[in-house]
Amino acid sequence: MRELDDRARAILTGNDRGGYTVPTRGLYPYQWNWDSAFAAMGFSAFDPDRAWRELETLFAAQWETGMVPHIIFHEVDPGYFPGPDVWQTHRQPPTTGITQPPVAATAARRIYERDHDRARLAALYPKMLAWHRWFAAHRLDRGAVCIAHPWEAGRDNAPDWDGAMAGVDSSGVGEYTRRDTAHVDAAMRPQKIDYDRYLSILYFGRDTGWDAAEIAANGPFFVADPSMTFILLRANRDLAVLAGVLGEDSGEIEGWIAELEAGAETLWNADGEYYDSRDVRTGTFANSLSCASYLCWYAGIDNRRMLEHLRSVLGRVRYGVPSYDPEGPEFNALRYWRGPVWGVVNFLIADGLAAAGHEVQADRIRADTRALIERNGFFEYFDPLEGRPAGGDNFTWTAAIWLIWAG
Ligand code: 2M8
Repeated sequence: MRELDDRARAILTGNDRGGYTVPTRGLYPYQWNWDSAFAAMGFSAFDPDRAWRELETLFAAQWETGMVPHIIFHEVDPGYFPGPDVWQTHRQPPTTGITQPPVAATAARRIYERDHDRARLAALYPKMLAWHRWFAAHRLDRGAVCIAHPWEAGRDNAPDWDGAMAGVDSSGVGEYTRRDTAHVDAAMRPQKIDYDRYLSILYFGRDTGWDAAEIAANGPFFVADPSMTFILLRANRDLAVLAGVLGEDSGEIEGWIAELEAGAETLWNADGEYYDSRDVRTGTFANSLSCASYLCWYAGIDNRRMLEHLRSVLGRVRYGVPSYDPEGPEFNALRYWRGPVWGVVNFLIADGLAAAGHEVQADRIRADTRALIERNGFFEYFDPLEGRPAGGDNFTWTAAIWLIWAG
């Protein structure tokens, strides 16, 4: 599809703000962490220099603690809420105080395989290592990676968080004006109660001065998440390969891999027989079979029961993979992370399936993703039942995965 290839490249270059890429114009006017990693992979298909640059710009905003923030507010834009005035991290450029899924090392490996720029890889390597070390120091519970805010997982309003979010007191958040619903249909976005709680958790972190230890110990929301756990596990495997390329010792990384492999098994919900989110404060599972559950292969973990779940869910939707079980009580075909298909998650799931030899499922997911984009264009997400487009248009990560996989 030459025409769609051209459009995908035009979306990446059109969303380029000079060294960083916005997810889409209007709705998301800043640099987002994992979006940037996908943008970098997309650029690697036609402009390797720009691909490296995307990661370099991301890591230029790394905190001295090692954390790489979830948003970098390069140029303040009143079209997005909450902005730097709310986060108050007092940095230049301003950033948020939380992180996002660590896809960057996996992106760096992919870029390096296409462009053997050893010097640029060597400059990024210690930064990626420091970020992964930060996760190991501050975000593990029994070896599984925890999120301190739903925005960290990037699956903002997933039913995975409903139980833990119900315990967040948002009575003190006061008045505020959302901007997201001025850009897209409110029926496709989180609800007001969700935003109240997002802000309440944010205010807790802000009041600690963004102290990671205090947030882990006492934050109002702390959930062990399969998507973060699987993505970091995979990122560590890729980082260990890059250590080999650079002649660095990978012993520390191998230790994290073993710890995360054990941690992933603490997310096994024995009742439902799938990988699930676990509320660290209460010790309870979310009972949510979501797209995160299917990232086990991406992390190098094969699981027969998960394959059965995947076959079953693909048999119940026209377009896979739905972000939440279509027969689950909270399923909603259009509301963001509560049902819609996300091309970018499909890419991760299928990448893992193909590597594990599950070609039938990998091919189905790729074909569905391609069909959704051919039918609708490069939208943020899609209805898994009727194939309708949802969220923002001309979306960077949807264009990126088209160029490297779906197209
Ligand atoms: C969405 O999240 C942001 C907050 O981070 C938002 O809704 O305002 C999520 O889909 C997240 O995964 C993504 O990185 C971000 C930008 O595409 O948008």
